[in-house]
Amino acid sequence: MESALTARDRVGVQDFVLLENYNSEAAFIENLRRRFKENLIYTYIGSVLVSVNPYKELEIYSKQQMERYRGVSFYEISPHIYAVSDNTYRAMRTERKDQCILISGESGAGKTEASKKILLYYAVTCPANDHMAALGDRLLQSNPVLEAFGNAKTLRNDNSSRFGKYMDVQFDFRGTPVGGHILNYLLEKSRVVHQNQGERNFHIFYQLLDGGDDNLLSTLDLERNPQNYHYMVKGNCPRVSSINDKNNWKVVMKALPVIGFTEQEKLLNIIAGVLHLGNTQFGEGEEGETYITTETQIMTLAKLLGVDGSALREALTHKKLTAKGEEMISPLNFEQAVCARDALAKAVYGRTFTWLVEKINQSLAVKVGISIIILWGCCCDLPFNCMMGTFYDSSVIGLLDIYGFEVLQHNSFEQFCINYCNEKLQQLFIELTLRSEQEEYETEGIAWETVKYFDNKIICDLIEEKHKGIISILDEECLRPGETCDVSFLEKLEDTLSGHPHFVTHKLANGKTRRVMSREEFRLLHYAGEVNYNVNGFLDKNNDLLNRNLKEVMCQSDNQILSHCFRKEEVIDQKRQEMAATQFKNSLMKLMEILMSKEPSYVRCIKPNDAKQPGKFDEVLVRHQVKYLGLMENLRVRRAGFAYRRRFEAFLQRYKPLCPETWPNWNGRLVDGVSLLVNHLGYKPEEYKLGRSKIFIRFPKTLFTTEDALEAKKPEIVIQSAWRGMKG
Ligand code: AD9
Ligand code: MG
Repeated sequence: MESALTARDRVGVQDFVLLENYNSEAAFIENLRRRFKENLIYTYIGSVLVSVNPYKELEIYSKQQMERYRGVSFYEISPHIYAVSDNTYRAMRTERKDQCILISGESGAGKTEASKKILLYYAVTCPANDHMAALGDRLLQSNPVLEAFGNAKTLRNDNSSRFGKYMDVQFDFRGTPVGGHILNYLLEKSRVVHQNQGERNFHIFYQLLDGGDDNLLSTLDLERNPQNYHYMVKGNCPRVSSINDKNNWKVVMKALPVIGFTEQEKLLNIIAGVLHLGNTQFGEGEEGETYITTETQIMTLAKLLGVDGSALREALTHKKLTAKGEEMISPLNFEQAVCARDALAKAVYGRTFTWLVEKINQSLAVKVGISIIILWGCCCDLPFNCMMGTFYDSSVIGLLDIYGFEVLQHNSFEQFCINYCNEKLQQLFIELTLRSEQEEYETEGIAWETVKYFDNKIICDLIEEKHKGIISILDEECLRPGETCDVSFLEKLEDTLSGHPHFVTHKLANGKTRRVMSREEFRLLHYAGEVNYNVNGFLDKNNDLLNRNLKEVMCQSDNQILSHCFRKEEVIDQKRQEMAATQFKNSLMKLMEILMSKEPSYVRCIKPNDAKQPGKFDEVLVRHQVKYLGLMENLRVRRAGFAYRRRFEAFLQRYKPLCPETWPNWNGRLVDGVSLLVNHLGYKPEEYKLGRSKIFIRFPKTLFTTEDALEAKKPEIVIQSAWRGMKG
């Protein structure tokens, strides 16, 4: 039989705190690599789960596997996303505190897959009756729909989420899931009209063309070949070997009714409408006026969008202005007409996506009526308000799956927002891990040693501070009357921010220019690395304006989805809405508040290679992620005081066979039992501390020795070993 030590050598340690050389990044990465080679993709840092994308299907997600993790402590069994799911669920039930699981990592690292596995775990293992089983189904079925409309093939990930998602799953007092709610963040709308080389538009367009039957396509006046649609050809990548659009279309069509959709036809009209909009072409007349050259097609488009054809034609080529209380119509030039068309496509798609999320939320909403009836049976002798109290005595587990840090060759407004979001999450991570660690030492009455870490607040401030931050400057530039443009925005940034340690442009302090940077770029030194942002398009994207007459046309639509998305009030009330970046900033602030009010668990996802290949472990790439995810700091914080901690009862339960006084049963105080046990094991005073409810062990070696002693007692004692768990 293989000894415990060899197993440890081969598969590494399942918790990084047990690494002998915990300060060494090389040792950290070597441990990840060893485990990855053995298909052990999960490893802990204390209670944080590190996950490496295997890029292949592993047989570790079956129902039997779920059963193995139910009610079992972290350390009793090999690391798994199910262990995090289960522990979070139990913490919610026993501590009656809302929880959240924050999943982070770069694009393609496995965040969305992890969040789906967590949801599946709850849907399968939580107690449910028929109604609640249907809810579990809806929770699961919302995924393919959201992915069809919100995900796309990018260079980094064939199924990249192009929106951020925070999902609350609500549980009643019995631990049954009773409802859910999704918050969505900043869909990358620009993808609707433009895709980089090798990338695609949102999946739904390809699914419709590939999967829709002939009748449907002819009703929508669509052809099967994506190459015929301007909005689908920019990336020159209509087919992707890893994606089966036809099958996915079937999955989505099946999922829509499960989540309560009755408006399929209207939804598909909109999707087809966007494609027809993209094929709307303009010509320039002799006097410079713009006209539509695709006349028959504009009528199809109008029919699909449920609007008046001539009004749409007029609104795509003219602009309505109000000057001194009078309305004026002014013709658009060619470029302006193209912009107006694309702005309409983005608005239609973006708002439909938000509507879709609202619809999903309606279908996931807690059904008060039904739940009360169920509760009535078990508490009918209680007064009504007390019963309602019982009903509302529910808890929540939130799942955050938000776009990862992105550095592309060409970074624009979208990457700026995505990376800002990652800065905020990093700040939360630092604050919560340090704070909770510190709190634990305090509550247990153990002295605490501080660990140095890089506080990225300075970068968050650089972006979000009022008046002086990049977002404020961008807003001001969008609102400033007169000739403003992306370059004037860059100049304003230079004036205000030059000298900031995390902000760089081509201008050097001595007035010379930095050759390696273009004059249209600014560079931010993010906590995760440097990113150059090209300012082209920043103002337009932040303004996110749609001409008023286009709004007027759309709010007259007899497609109910569109008339819901484009409200008449919006046209009447001409108050300026918040700009895109500020809206995003405010929604992030709210998200931070939500997350701060919950007990967090972390899943840190790592991408092993850029080729999306199984078995390939690119050390340079992994090292970079280990660095920017702050994993070494995380480990040091965890190790600063004590490498390991365990509640008295768990420690006693596991190791009591090693001490005659505690075996087979200890009936005294837990702390006394633990004390006897460690004395018997010969722990030296500097090796451990007893807190109020937990034992803290300073060195991993101490625990290894104890584990080995336990292993040696087998098969005398049948007890599941951590090492066996590790191999499983
Ligand atoms: V992005 O920021 O949305 O672009 P994610 O969400 O981090 O990104 P995703 O979960 O979509 O990445 O994973 C990318 C691909 O890796 C998936 O489509 C799977 O093919 C593959 N993957 C990820 N996790 C697993 C896993 N646990 N098992 C098998 C996986 N394959
Ligand atoms: Mg994703």
